[in-house]
Amino acid sequence: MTYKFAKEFTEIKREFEKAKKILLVAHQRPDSDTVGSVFVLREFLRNNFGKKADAACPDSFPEHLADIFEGSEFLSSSEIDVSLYDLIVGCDAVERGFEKIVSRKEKNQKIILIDHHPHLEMKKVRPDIVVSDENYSAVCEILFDFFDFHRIEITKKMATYLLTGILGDTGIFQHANTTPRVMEIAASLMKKGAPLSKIIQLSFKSKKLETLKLWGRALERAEMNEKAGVIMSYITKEDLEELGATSEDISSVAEILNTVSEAKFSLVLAEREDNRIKGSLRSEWYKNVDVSEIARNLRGGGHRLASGFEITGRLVKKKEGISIE
Ligand SMILES: [Mn+2]
Repeated sequence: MTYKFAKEFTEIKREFEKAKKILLVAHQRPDSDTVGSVFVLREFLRNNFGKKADAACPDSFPEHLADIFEGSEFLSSSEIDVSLYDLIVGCDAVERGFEKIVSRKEKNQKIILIDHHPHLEMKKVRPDIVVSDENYSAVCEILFDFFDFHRIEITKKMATYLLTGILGDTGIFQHANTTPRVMEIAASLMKKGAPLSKIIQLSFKSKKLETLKLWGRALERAEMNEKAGVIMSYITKEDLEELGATSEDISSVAEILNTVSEAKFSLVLAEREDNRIKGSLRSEWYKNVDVSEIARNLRGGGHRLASGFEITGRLVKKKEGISIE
């Protein structure tokens, strides 16, 4: 097998060997892929290289992944002194919060970014090594290649973390990014002991009652705009407060709406703290829409079939529907 990133993989391993203290950074509102990639690297660096490696994130560890990642926690942004680390690795959607944690690079610091989102751009920090390719389904898939390239033994725990990331970003092998290679990797991770059905059950299928109630509200409100081909809904801050739900509970609504066959794509607007509104866009490959274009026009980003953006404002209910003010 040939590896597109053979050069980078070699350089990254060299940096891992040289570094004394390594900081691994996950993105805001962490998902399975960013969590899987950060913790598989932490596991590998601690066990194989005996390194001091810490995981950090602007947000706290996602509750629904707690059983898979047994007791793993993130250092919060306020607890860490970034200058103490000589190597910093950003994993997945690095534009989402990486520069909040790493606002500038120290003299003797190296920065590595591993990502699979298109149009990767850092404004403040200049990375030393970048591995970024949107043809990969997940950063966990890239890391599988990294371990494979270096013939590094993948333990059962590492296999479990990697498979969790891949399952997350492929929507349990349902999205268009599920390639034959993804299935081969998944099979290989299962052979190493990753418990496929247990991961699916624990991290994707078990839902809280509040989550279902929140979905109920959003689905009830869904409206189809035939002209634009979009199916839309929204969630307010009051919904979250009344139902005791969190913004983590919102993420699947756009996907469910997108199953309506007449819709070319779905859009869900959800109010967040600080007068912000988050928009989630979803489509399917056969619908021939690139939702990342819409997201980019609103200074957001993401993939062709799954993107998001954030705008300032509040959702206001009016007779003719919802509007942003
Ligand atoms: Mn990802």
